[in-house]
Amino acid sequence: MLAKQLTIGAALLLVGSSALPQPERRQTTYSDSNTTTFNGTTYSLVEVGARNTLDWRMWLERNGNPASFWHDVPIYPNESNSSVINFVVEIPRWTAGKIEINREEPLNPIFHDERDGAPRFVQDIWPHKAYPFIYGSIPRTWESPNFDHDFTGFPGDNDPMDAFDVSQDVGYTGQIKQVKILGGLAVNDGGETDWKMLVIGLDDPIAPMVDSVGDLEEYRPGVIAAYREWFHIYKIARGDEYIPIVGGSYVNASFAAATVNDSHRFWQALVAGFVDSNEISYNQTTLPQYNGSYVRPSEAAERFGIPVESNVLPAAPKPEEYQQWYYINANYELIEANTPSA
Ligand SMILES: *[C@@H]1O[C@H](CO)[C@@H](O)[C@H](O)[C@H]1NC(C)=O
Ligand SMILES: *[C@@H]1O[C@H](CO)[C@@H](O)[C@H](O)[C@H]1NC(C)=O
Ligand SMILES: *[C@@H]1O[C@H](CO)[C@@H](O)[C@H](O)[C@H]1NC(C)=O
Ligand SMILES: *[C@@H]1O[C@H](CO)[C@@H](O)[C@H](O)[C@H]1NC(C)=O
Ligand SMILES: *[C@@H]1O[C@H](CO)[C@@H](O)[C@H](O)[C@H]1NC(C)=O
Ligand SMILES: *[C@@H]1O[C@H](CO)[C@@H](O)[C@H](O)[C@H]1NC(C)=O
Ligand SMILES: *[C@@H]1O[C@H](CO)[C@@H](O)[C@H](O)[C@H]1NC(C)=O
Ligand SMILES: CC(=O)N[C@H]1CO[C@H](CO)[C@@H](O)[C@@H]1O
Repeated sequence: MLAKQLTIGAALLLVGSSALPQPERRQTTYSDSNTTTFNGTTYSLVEVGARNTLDWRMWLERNGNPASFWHDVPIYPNESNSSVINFVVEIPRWTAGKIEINREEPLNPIFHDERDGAPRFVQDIWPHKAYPFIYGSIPRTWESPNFDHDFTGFPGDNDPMDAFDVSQDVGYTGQIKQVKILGGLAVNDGGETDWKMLVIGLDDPIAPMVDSVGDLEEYRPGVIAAYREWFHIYKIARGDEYIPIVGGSYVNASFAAATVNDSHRFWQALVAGFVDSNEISYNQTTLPQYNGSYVRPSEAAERFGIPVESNVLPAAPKPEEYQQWYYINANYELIEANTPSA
């Protein structure tokens, strides 16, 4: 239905400046690289605004119509195999912006999270550069805040379940990829259950040999310890405490996969309208049987005022305080002498 062209800022500037001498006209489109097709469904992205600003948004389109990253992408590429899931990339490896699926806006675009009125970033905590893995969410899952969860004893954080991907590639925001579950960390973030599932892309070179946390240790020694450490310490630089993990370390792959499946069932109750939705927008374009949340795909753009063309502006710079290293001592305290602007 829609001609898809994700046009970058530089190309837009050229379009608007016909009076100036025109360099070789080179319109950059992402339509090939950022369009994925699986199981007969084509997913593409519409991006509007400047990265690193609060106004920036990225929407998902399915077969040319708006769809929700959270509620419309299937969780399982194959319903008979609970260890392989679809994964929505929010934060590419080694980038610092806290980019995530928006809970409250219709069809849940990806946006830049806010902290103290400004776009939120994570600090580089030596030796970890920003987010040291590909970070994102598992579609059609929900960390329900409506009850205390069995394993952790805490309510969920009201988001889709998070995953971190150890693949060799860096990923890109809005990417949907198929990954295998290897384990998970039951992070207790301020009294909320906030699972971080350890996954690897099926197309990673070692994926066929790796089914568990232990297998990963064999091929990428040190990685699992470094990533666990990162979840403990990543908020210390901003003044928060050490973050505990329920059980102390990784749960195994089968327990992690069963936990993902549980959270898929919590999500089903959400979109069916059976439970308190906690202000989540759970409009969706896939399941007409849930008539309290279903919107016809062809009507979604108009109904919710979602743009159908990309309009990407040049990215805002990352603030200076995030362009330096932060150091944590053995007592998990920030060494302030290294951080003049902190
Ligand atoms: C794959 O496509 C078929 C036919 O459209 C559909 O019935 C099935 O649910 C799809 N599977 C997934 C995992 O999306
Ligand atoms: C789905 O997974 C099951 C169990 O591994 C397998 O037997 C089946 O062939 C898979 N289906 C597809 C379409 O890959
Ligand atoms: C699920 O898929 C993965 C990746 O293809 C494979 O390694 C695993 O054996 C499959 N599991 C089952 C139960 O078929
Ligand atoms: C998820 O759990 C339900 C209920 O136990 C089960 O019926 C279903 O097969 C599981 N799904 C997968 C993909 O394993
Ligand atoms: C995985 O962990 C669960 C919970 O600790 C345990 O009951 C189960 O036996 C473990 N499975 C394997 C294959 O180690
Ligand atoms: C769907 O979106 C509309 C418009 O934002 C909102 O009023 C409504 O509550 C949403 N419905 C659900 C089920 O999230
Ligand atoms: C939604 O579905 C329920 C159950 O099928 C039905 O009773 C109800 O009338 C429907 N509501 C609307 C607005 O179509
Ligand atoms: C694989 C690929 O080319 N990904 C591109 C997708 O689009 C983003 C911008 O939205 C680019 O940064 C990626 O390189």
